[in-house]
Amino acid sequence: MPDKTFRRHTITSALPYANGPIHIGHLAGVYIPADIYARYLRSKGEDVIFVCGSDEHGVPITIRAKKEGKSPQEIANKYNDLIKQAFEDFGISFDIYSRTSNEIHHDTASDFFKTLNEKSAFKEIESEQYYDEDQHEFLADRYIKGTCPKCGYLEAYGDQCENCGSTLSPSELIDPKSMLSGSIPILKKTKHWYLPLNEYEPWLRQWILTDHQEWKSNVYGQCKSWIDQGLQPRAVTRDLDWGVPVPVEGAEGKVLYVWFDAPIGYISATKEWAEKTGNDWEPYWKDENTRLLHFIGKDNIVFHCIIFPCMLKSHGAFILPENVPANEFLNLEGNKISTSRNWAVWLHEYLEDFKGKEDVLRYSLCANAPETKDNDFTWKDFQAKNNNELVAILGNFVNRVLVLLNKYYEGNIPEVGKLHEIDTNLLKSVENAPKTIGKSLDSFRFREALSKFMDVARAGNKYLADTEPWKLIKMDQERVATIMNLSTQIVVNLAILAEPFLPFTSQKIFELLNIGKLRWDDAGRVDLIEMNHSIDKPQLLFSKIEDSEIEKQIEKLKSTQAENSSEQKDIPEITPLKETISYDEFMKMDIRIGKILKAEKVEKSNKLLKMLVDTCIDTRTIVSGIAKYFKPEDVVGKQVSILVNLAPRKIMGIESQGMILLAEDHDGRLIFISPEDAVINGSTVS
Ligand code: B3M
Ligand code: ZN
Repeated sequence: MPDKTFRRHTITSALPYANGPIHIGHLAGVYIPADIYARYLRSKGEDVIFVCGSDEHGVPITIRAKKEGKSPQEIANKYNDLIKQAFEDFGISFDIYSRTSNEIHHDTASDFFKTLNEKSAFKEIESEQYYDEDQHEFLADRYIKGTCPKCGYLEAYGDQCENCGSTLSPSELIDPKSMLSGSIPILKKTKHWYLPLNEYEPWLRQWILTDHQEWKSNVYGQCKSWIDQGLQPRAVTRDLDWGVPVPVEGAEGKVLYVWFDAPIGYISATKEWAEKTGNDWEPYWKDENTRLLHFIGKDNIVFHCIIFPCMLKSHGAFILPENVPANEFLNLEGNKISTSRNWAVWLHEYLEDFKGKEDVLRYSLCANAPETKDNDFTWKDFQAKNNNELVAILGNFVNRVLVLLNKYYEGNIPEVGKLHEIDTNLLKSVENAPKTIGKSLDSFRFREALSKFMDVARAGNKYLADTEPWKLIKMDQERVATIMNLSTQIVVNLAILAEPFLPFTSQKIFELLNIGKLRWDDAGRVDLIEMNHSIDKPQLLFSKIEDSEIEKQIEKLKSTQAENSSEQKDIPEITPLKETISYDEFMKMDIRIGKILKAEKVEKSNKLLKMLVDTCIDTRTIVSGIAKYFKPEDVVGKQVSILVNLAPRKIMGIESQGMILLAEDHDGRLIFISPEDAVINGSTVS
């Protein structure tokens, strides 16, 4: 729980691009945690708004529009409606689901830009960009294709080669062609407005690295590495005709960069909510007593922890995020989820195939959430979570209580008698539940919170198993009456505590008990349902999911995979395993930690960096082909892993003594293999 008490909470969740449906990765990463937390705070009687909406600008939408021969707005309309409906059907309880094509957003984003511009917050920089003379428009990186300078692939994009995965810039492409007209683009001068992030470094070091050390380690770590690598000025305008027009003189044909306008969408959505509900929006964005929380996936951390806060700071009228509990990624059956390769479980399709099982997916995705590291969704595990936990633990307990109440008391709650030790132990475990579950929720540990919730149901099952009312009923009705009264109190507590996680189930239990919805602060008590209150006829909360249903889903994925491979889509090949080596062969390699002392580009090569490295054994020169990925100043001071007993070899006339180890991912991104914490140079790696 934050150490400060807040008067109200503004909860935002990433605005999904309106160029595709919502899938389980979005839900596990962003929307289920955000919804759990918003529901929990509301149940505690807190003043909460939970905002979201469609992110309708940006190049991805214009690309899909061109591909489908539609306007960007038509694409955005289609997916906005699909996404909004799916969220509603899934119980994601936004107070508003807005969209960035709304006038209120254009006005809000324009005013925001104008305020920063009037404060001279931007640098206006002129640069050369590719321009299509046939189409009379500048080309976004994705609209340029050419030969990859690294692997010779003929269809590389201006920002990335999908064959070797390298990150590129348009000027590197050989024989660039415009994807709009096929013509050869020319380089033309164009001016853009840049936010000089580098100037905010001292403040960011204080605000994040000093004042927010409580942020999740995956978030804090990414912010730290972005800041340590040195922040660069960031263009906040684009030569595009789709988006929020740049509202200043001399910016005709330019729009706000989608990542500049999109986070402002949270503010516009709040304004729209306020207009619709007759509330005042300003306290939710301007009052220091408001806690602003951004729920996002890890690929949005820099935008929500660095860029948007710099914008808010520069503007001066707004509060800053108190926390950004970003999740990592969810994979599907061992592969990255991919919209373009249709490798996903789409929410709207799930709701079609598993009617009435919204909470089963909510449960499964929360229990397996990628909270601190990427995780994997498998249909087998989904089935197990339903059958072995929801059916066998939660559903089983509630159903047994309701059936026995009907069987022994015609559904009327019996009177509680003298308590035995086993009764008081049970009541103690329930009494603490709201606090212990709340503690996990306030630390954004949703998996842990859900598990603690299920412990209450486990305690209920154990209580019935230990007291065996079905045996006692013949000889001690008074005792059974107490057992059944207390068990019913547990069921009521489960209904309250379930609401953030399993809202549909919570509602069903309240209906079966024939009582109105209760709130979080009522939980922990065991006098929530009165003697002689009559409940409804029992119904099963969950039903088993059969193998056949799961096999159908797995078959669906296999056919997608077959389709992908037949179209030779860009499924990145996993680098094949090399031949097996013996332990002794491995031990011949001497890998040490060293520090890069100096670095410079090698003359006449745009790939090579020459570095001076301190290995503690000596200082030596090592040449690496990483100049495309790292500037010399980026690597100086880094501790890296070095193969020090590699035979020296001449590279472009320079003797290179050893090899610096780097990891290369599917996208060709290179990452140093560095120790997690600082170690002395010369430390051996084994
Ligand atoms: N539209 C979605 C994404 O990167 C992006 C989030 C905007 S939140 C302001 O997945
Ligand atoms: Zn390539």
